[in-house]
Amino acid sequence: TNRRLRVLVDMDGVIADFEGGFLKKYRQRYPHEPYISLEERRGFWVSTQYGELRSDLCEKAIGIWESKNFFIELDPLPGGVEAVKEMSRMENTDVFICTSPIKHYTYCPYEKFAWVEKHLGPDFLEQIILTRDKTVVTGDVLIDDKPDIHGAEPNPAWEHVLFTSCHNKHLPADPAQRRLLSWEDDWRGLLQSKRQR
Ligand code: UMP
Repeated sequence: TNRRLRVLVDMDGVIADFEGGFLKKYRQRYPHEPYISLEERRGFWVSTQYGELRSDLCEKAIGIWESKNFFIELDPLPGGVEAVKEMSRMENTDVFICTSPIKHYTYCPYEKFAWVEKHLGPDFLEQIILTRDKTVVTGDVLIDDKPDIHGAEPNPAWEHVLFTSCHNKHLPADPAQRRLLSWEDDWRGLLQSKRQR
């Protein structure tokens, strides 16, 4: 039997600072337009909240992450790269970076690979899963900041552990959904709990 633990780790909002990178480049490009501070962020979709602020800001927001160098220049989130490297060195543990590219594919998929190579090393290029549907991927745990993850498979193999982000920290506690508050939280204990099954 396969006793190895398979951990799926999301990229944007979990190991790469999508929200911080977005806000920085949006404010550089549109210094006179209104913006939403990270404190004020609500809901997974940045574009939706900007569209609610003013309808034309939805497409201005989308244009930011569709631009060249947006994804490669994202800063790592504190402790994420170190945690992923440490879990990949653990016995009987396989770690995959499981991330959804945007549909505007000119830069994003390439830059996601380049980001992983830059921050996690070339060996980690073997561990990348780019998919728009994470429910068809099997694993023991998926660490992801998106509160609702749905797709073709109604009963995914993984337990979704919600990684806290500026957009989901105000959601009411869901007793059915475990959380990691940050990479300082007890991710080692989470992995251990998944092994004891
Ligand atoms: N994304 C959007 N619109 C938004 C916010 C994010 O398209 O308003 C993109 C960024 C990522 C993808 O490429 O969606 C989310 O991927 P995951 O974090 O679910 O892997």
